[in-house]
Amino acid sequence: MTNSITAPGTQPVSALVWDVYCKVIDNYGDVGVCWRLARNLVQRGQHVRLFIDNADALAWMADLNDLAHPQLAVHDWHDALDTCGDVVIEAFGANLPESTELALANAAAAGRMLNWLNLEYLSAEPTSKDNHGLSSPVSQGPAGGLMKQFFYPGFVRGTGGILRDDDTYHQAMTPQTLRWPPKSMALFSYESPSLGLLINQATEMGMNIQTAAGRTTAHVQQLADQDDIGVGNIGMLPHCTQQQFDTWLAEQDFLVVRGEDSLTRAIWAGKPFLWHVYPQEDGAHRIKLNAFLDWLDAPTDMRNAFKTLNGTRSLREDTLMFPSDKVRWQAWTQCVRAARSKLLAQNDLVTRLILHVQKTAG
Ligand code: TRH
Repeated sequence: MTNSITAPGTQPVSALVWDVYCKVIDNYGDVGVCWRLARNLVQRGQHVRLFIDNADALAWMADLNDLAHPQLAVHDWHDALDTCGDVVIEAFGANLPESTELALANAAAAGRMLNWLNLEYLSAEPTSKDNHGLSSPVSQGPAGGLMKQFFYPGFVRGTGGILRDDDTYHQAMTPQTLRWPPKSMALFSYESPSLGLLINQATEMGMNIQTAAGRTTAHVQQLADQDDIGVGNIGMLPHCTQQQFDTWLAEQDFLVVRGEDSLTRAIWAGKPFLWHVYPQEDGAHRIKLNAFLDWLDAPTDMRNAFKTLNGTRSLREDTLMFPSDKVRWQAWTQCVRAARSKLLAQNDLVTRLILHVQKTAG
């Protein structure tokens, strides 16, 4: 570990203390994104204190070596510390504890340069770029009068970018020619009426399917109990660390991912995939999905499969849920690789965070 970090085209930044506040709403994405961010900052020589209100998932997601790292500490949400870090990241509008707001107010009164950032959800919608970096005055509470800024992850320049491991990893993982016909599928989705069709089509192709632990496995079990699918070719991946999860995705031929963090991993893996967007009652996921498909420049059959999985296109028995012939397979692969290349040509989320902090420090 070094004591300073260098973002491309910048001077080294001495090690800072980054406080990351994470509230678990549901699923694994809140903790997954915060944990990946924390690990990534530590890999770049930074000190991280992760404050979390429910650390249950870290018991399997966190590698023991990471947990024991001297520059990374996991705290209970309510742990009150005397001082706040140099950068305070409120993930997904978590609303900081009062004691932290007080520490921020004291630090500001003492003339300390602070960065208080609200890390938002990843989206390809234009609003991510429009709102990235906007300041918001805090109107009440102990930190009333201070400013926080919005940090919007995104797929284009002018947003906060997406999380990425170091380049060595990406060089090592550069996908070779993908095999045809595909043999394996990683399944990490929410419940969907189209899942039975997808599984049956994959089975007809002779593919082995592995489901991720949690609600995906429970749903697939339910489909099997209803005799909607056979189970001869389906196995389950037990809960595993984030590194093992990434490797698992990178090793399968076809991926079904969901939410936010595994979407980014599917792109980095450079494999044909389907994305199940986190469903929202107000239907906002439809807009999010369409914006992503536009950015991805997905071919029509790929768009249709994405929409069917997400329930924004009606389910028809003749819908192709994945690229079932070699020409389609190559088209989907090419599409994902082009997207991956677009992202690799830009800097990643942590680099953009560092640049942001550097800019504030003047
Ligand atoms: O679990 P998710 O559906 O999370 C979602 C989304 O983040 C969504 O945007 C958010 O609003 C909602 O949660 C509350 O999917 P996601 O984002 O892919 O996160 C999964 C994380 O869990 C990812 O970091 C990988 C990790 N994981 C493991 O490390 N090991 C495992 O065994 C499994 C199943 C997951």
